[in-house]
Amino acid sequence: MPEVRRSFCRFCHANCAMLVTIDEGRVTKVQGDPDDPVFGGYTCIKGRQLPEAHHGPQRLTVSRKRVDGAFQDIAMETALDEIGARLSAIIAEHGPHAVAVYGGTYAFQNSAGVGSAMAFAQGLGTRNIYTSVTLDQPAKVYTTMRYGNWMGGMHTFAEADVAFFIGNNPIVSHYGPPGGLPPFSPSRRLRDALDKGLKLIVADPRESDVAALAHIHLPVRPGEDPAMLAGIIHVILSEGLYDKGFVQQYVDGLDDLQRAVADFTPAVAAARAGVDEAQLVAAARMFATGTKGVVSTGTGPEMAGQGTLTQYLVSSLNILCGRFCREGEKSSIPRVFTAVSPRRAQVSPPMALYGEGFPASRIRGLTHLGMEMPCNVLADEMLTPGEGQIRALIVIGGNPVVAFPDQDKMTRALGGLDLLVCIDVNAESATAKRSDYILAPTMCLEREDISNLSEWWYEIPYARYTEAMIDAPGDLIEEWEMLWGLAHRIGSPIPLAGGPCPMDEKPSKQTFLDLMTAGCVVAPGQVRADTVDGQAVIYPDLHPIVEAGDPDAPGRFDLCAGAMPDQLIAYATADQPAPDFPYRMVSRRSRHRFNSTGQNLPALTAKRTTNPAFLHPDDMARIPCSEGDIVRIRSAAGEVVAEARAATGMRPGVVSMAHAFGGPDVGPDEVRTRGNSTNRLVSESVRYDPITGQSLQSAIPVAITPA
Ligand SMILES: Nc1nc2c(c(=O)[nH]1)N[C@H]1C(S)=C(S)[C@@H](COP(=O)(O)OP(=O)(O)OC[C@H]3O[C@@H](n4cnc5c(=O)[nH]c(N)nc54)[C@H](O)[C@@H]3O)O[C@H]1N2
Ligand SMILES: Nc1nc2c(c(=O)[nH]1)N[C@H]1C(S)=C(S)[C@@H](COP(=O)(O)OP(=O)(O)OC[C@H]3O[C@@H](n4cnc5c(=O)[nH]c(N)nc54)[C@H](O)[C@@H]3O)O[C@H]1N2
Ligand code: SF4
Ligand SMILES: [Mo]
Repeated sequence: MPEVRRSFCRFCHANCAMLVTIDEGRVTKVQGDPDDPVFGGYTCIKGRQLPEAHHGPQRLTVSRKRVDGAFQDIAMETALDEIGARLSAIIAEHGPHAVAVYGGTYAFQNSAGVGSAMAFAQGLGTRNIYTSVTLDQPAKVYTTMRYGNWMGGMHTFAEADVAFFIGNNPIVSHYGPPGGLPPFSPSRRLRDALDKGLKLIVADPRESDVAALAHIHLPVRPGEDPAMLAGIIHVILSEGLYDKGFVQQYVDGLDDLQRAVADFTPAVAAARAGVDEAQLVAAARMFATGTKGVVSTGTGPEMAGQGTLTQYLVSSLNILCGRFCREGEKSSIPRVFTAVSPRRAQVSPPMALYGEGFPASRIRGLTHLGMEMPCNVLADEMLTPGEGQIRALIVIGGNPVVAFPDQDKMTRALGGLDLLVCIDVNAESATAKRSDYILAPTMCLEREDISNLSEWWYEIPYARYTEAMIDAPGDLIEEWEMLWGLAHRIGSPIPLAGGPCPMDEKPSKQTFLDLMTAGCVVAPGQVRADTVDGQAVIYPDLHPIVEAGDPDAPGRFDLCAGAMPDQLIAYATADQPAPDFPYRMVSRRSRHRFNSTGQNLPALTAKRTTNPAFLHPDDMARIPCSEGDIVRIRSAAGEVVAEARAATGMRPGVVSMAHAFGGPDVGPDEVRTRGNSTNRLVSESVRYDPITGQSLQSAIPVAITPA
């Protein structure tokens, strides 16, 4: 008899609540759980592929080892013995920095994944720990700490009467940063909020799904968000529309910001940003005259070359308008599995997050950003000989060949390693098929997990614990168990928040999670005990109320930190793009993929196999090309070919493509069946953010010709 049990999806970070049908040890169906108070029955097409992802023929169920250029099956314990011995030898000869760990997207889908990766690297003593965060939105991490952080939290979307999205498209991505649209049935939620009077402003060079619903859509020229934001701040300051009481009490550096935006009059700002002047002024007034709601950004502007400057101006806008939870209000940072400081009506003091005192790379003067090395330097740290050269890389649920800048260089760097290990469900991934060992992981419905990695979206103290729904169909291992198994063999510790992980005998996942999250509000073990029928546990009594600020330690935001006002002035006078490359390539998400995941799931590939280049019809006439033609797209760093598709909502002069398709071996005849990654157009050494190392992965100057 089929049985239906509650769990949650971990295909993506949204963790939608699901009802899972199990028949004879197999998952036969998943559907949204209509009783869940947050998700209310929502799922997307990717999540609905979980049965196929778990049981389809494409799934790796036995680990593989490369022998003389061909793969052979290998038992997990044997593979771990061999890898452990090779790592020990590399460390003995070259020291711990010779071993690197990269936690990709799927290190963030297992509740113990990224925490164990950080702790494993720390235990080994290597500075070379990388995660996809520094390919994604590192400026947010940096900015929050650098200018000061409001300890009560920002306004939530639920209470907002105005929202301003810059370069994110949460209806497709299910990615809504703090204050932005949460990923719970995002389209319906946004429409409901608009029906109730929400004012929506969207800045995006194309008419994205959210832009199509906006009151004001600013089709900003790619990479010129700083001009648009400086113009908006100019209007708000000159019209006195900011929260003067808040600014007086909590903000330093207003004069410097005012000086930096002085030249960005609406006319100058609108011309540089390529938007209508009246629309820019209207957006400034609409945002500032709202009472609650924040500006939030996604990957677009972070990747477009001015990530930290853009994020600084975004923070400034929220700070000027005082869009924070005040004393006596419910805090927007409820949290259950995360240790948090007290929620107070107060600015926490700015904190350094990179630079002096942090482990430094040998490359480009970049350093750790908080806990991790910037992905910008990974390929060069593998390729550059000398003390500290990376000789072994462990990739956890990531795909550097298609996701990192400069595909040729990354491919070369991986090829030169002494040891490349991937833990990946897809042995055909562009990176896994280049590795020495591909370890076969358990998939989400075969694991117990908690919702620690998604809880920053929740507007209430909502927690999930799920049991494994089915047994693992093969010789499989979890990502954290692989790391534990290697550390055990190497003889290195795994330091966790609650103390050292037991290393003689592998602890249960429960024990591991309790140690990893020690100091959090409710321990995973307790949430597990509180869980009934697999449902979410909500702790309304634990929703913190913002306390009064500490009068003895009154922090202030520093709008001058990092000399950002001067950087804005430098940006104002910087050179404009080279005429050789008249188009700008912008990033986007594909609805039927999760980065490179999904390329082998039939219901997703039935929707589309290629990675089209979306273009304005006028540009297609100019190139010239027609719908479905193959075009050649060239940047200063490289070239891709792609299938042209007309999209009327595109800003002219802009081409929009996803990344993470294809691989270095995709020839011209395979473009339609596999697609290409825009990372063939990206270089991490030509244009990158000097703080975070983020490369120009959007707003890339390109030329387009018929192929
Ligand atoms: N279906 C699906 N969902 C995903 C993913 C996926 O691959 N597929 N990937 C996941 C990941 S890893 C992440 S990090 C999140 C990202 O989530 P989002 O940041 O919401 O990603 P996108 O949907 O690509 O939205 C970025 C938008 O920025 C715009 N843009 C590009 N350049 C610029 C610019 O210079 N300025 C401005 N203002 N806008 C610009 C693009 O046109 C695009 O609409 O999505 C996650 N969700
Ligand atoms: N040009 C350009 N480059 C970009 C971006 C962009 O917009 N433009 N976006 C950037 C962003 S935001 C990100 S996050 C990175 C993504 O960078 P990565 O995380 O390195 O790339 P993914 O393609 O997400 O790799 C995920 C891998 O996990 C595997 N996998 C799938 N399911 C499982 C599982 O259950 N367990 C395990 N162990 N593995 C699994 C997949 O087969 C795949 O190989 O790319 C970045 N690169
Ligand atoms: S949005 Fe993400 S978590 Fe929700 S069903 Fe889709 S893939 Fe799963
Ligand atoms: Mo990402």
